[in-house]
Amino acid sequence: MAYRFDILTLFPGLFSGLRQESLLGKALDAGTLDLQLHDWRRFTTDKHHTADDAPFGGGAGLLLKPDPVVACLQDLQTKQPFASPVLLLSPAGRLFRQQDAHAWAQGPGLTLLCGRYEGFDARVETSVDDVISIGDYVLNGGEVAAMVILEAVARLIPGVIGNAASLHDESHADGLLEYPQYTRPRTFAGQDVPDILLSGDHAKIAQWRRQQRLQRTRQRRPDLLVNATLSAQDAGFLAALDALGPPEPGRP
Ligand code: 6GU
Repeated sequence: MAYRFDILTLFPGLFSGLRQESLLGKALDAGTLDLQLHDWRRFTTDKHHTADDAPFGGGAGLLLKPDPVVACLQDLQTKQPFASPVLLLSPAGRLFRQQDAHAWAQGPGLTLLCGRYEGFDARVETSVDDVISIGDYVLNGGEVAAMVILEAVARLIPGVIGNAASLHDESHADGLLEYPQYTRPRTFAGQDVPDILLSGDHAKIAQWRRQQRLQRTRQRRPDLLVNATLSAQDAGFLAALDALGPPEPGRP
């Protein structure tokens, strides 16, 4: 059975490029993934097909009316072969993380509600399982956020990425950023590939890569170190860095 994404959106055309993109497009063609778009404007009942309205209590902008989107969701749920988690996409949601992508990839699919304007009437929230944000910035709508979640989950579905091994030691899978990687040429823009990578000493290379991950995470994402699983050796390496002073700002 294909892993199924159901996306509720007033702008289904925004997703047409995804169908052509190489890995996702191939997985859709192969039947590994299924992507169904649902424009809930079909479920508006007035002659102008109104999807939005002014907020009670006043304020700028328009809100998405609850009745057509919930009617669309309920219609979809009677037709889905399996119940899938329903996520409302909003900058006011909890933060999306790699661990969520792994959890959702275990299920039969995902149902994503894309907001526009100033958001949904709050009563839509009783019809969803979670309210999700992709980061601390504001987008005009949930469609790009839905694409982010779709891509992060889809690449974890067996058969979507050709090389399952490349999923193993990547950034965020275990709470540390990825180590730097190099290919030819050996000198580029005055920068040499580190000698250790040419040494053939695989134990030394593994140790160097671990240290690079720790150093990079400390420099760029110190918040991640709080929850990372660290060995006594890792802790010792970080303590030695701390003894040299705080990370230099302004350097990547
Ligand atoms: Cl899920 N939606 C919107 N509109 N803005 C966002 C977001 C979602 N996540 C971060 N910013």
